[in-house]
Amino acid sequence: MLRIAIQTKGRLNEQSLGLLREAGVTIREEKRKFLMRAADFPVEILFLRDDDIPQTVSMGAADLGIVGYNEVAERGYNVEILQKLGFGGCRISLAIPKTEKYEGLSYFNGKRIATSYPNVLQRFFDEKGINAKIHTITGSVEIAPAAGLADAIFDIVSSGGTLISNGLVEVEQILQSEAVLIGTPGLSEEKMAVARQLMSRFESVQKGYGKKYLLLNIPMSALDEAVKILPAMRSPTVIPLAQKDWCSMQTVVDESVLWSTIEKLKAIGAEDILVLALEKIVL
Ligand code: PRT
Ligand code: ZN
Repeated sequence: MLRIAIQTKGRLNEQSLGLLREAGVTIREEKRKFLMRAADFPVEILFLRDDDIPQTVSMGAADLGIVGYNEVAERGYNVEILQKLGFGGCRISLAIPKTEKYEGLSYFNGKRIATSYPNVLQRFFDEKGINAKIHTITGSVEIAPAAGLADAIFDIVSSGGTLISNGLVEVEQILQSEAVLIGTPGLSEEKMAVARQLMSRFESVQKGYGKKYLLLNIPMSALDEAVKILPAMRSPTVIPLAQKDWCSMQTVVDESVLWSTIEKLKAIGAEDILVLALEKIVL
């Protein structure tokens, strides 16, 4: 039985469970326990604090884990990064009070920097030859400069709102992070086979992120032009309609170009345009 560790609660919990659910691995939420067997796949789910996931996987107490890459990079345990999961995106950045003048990395020489990621920061400073005093604190790092505990911070940023509301400005982005699937090095072939099956399901779910299914009717005379407008995995599906000289088209469109695509299609005579949610793309 393959054991996969995920965050008990917090930012990655819901999306980790959601990804597993979409991949056909479900648990009975109403009776949440520390360790739960999935109903429909040979996997059990172990709920942990994210800080403990890399070590648990490196020891083999869980075979797989879903955790932010930032935690893997900080803790330095021996785990294999098997797959990027496309959610939980953030960066770890250096930020200073907005009243300060910043002219490059040498600014940090001799400065006190508060962070929960001392190892990532120390490695970066060693590489760049910067000599700073790193203060490790857990939680509320962003208040350290105003409280007089530090001159700068090195912390997770996603929208940047927390920095702004604390009078700080991001000056260097050091590490890009997202949720990753990690594995114990040297998993048995039997466990690896289940892990590969899971990874291929995750990939199908991920391919569907940000995609929509588009259906529309169009006059036959505009078909060639519509094919040029529509992106498609192979080429769009075209089905004749009972109404003479009209056909129906179906394809998958990236959400980022959905509206511009619809507008171009309408301009060449498309009608009855339907946009449907897309769950998975299995290739
Ligand atoms: O209880 P447990 O130890 O399991 O959880 P935790 O409190 O340590 O972590 P949690 O749930 O806050 O975050 C889990 C993971 O989510 C992190 O390790 C990152 O990989 C990822 N992640 C993505 C983030 C953010 N975005 C994020 N914005 N983790 C934290 N933040 C915090 C950040 O620390 C800062 O305080 O949000 C604030 C900044 O957000 P913006 O949007 O204002 O820039
Ligand atoms: Zn944590």
